[in-house]
Amino acid sequence: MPPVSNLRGNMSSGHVINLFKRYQGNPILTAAQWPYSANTVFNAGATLLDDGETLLLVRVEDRRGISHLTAVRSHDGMTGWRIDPTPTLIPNENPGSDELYGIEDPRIVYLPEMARYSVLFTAYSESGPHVKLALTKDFVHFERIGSVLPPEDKDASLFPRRIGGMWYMIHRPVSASAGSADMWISCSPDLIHWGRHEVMLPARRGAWWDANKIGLSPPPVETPEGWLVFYHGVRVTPAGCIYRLGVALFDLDDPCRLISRGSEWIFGPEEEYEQVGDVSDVVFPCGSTVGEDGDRLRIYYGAADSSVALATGSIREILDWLRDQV
Ligand code: BMA
Repeated sequence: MPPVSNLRGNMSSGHVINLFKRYQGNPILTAAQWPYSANTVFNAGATLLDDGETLLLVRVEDRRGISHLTAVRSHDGMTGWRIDPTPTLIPNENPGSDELYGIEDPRIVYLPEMARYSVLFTAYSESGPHVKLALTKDFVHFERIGSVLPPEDKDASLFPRRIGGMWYMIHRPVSASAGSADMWISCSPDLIHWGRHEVMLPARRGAWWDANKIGLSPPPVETPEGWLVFYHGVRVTPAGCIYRLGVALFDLDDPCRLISRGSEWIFGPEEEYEQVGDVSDVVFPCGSTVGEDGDRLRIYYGAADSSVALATGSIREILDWLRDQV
């Protein structure tokens, strides 16, 4: 008998899809490495800088429960992480602030037209979580554009360029009456005024792994066959929630048009650092990078809301798999 903790989700027989390989040095970042007091570090946005370095903007939850974001950098994206000695982007905790309870889960996208990185993050206000936008050139100075979507909404990212003259944003509003939380897409002429809202990808229903609640994971990845959109699906069980990763492909010229959606999840909590933590059974990627070959995809994910981990896949293999899913 294998140990109980290895029973679920670890049936790596030939029939189970295996599109991502965990980095052997996982987890790559924990609170124990932090240069100042922190409860946990997880859910990091990711990007490649001009000089080829990997930058992660890590969600750091302090020992009050309030989160801020801290930049870490590495030459190879795997080792030698240099952590900013103090918090990089902190919430405004003044009375009445719309960030009163912290800022969380950033998604980073470089916008060549603006010559800036966009950072969409969840700001936790007294009215609930909402989506805020900041722009930066260097991850030292940030221009806060402000709240772009009211509560309750989170898990948002821009696309890296205009499509048909408009900016597009994926996000995940929640409505108490719907009983489900789907992914929506909206567009804007100026990154500030957003409209033409529509459902991009609905949560499935019933017993599905992605029933009732889904949300964007890393920002959309542009491929010759379409936008690869990774998303987390939440399965509610009597023992608690399980957060897993799925993928879908959308039309390059019309990102509202679904081309293909995987039926099975492609990555889920299997290792102890994913199954046990402040929130157990969670893999929650917020960032990815693509190698110079245009194929090697690294996803950086929060594990059990307690650490940052890394897994690597191949865009070509994911597209091949999706082609058979229609
Ligand atoms: C989601 C988000 C994430 C978190 C996850 C699991 O709703 O709030 O920040 O990692 O739950 O707790």
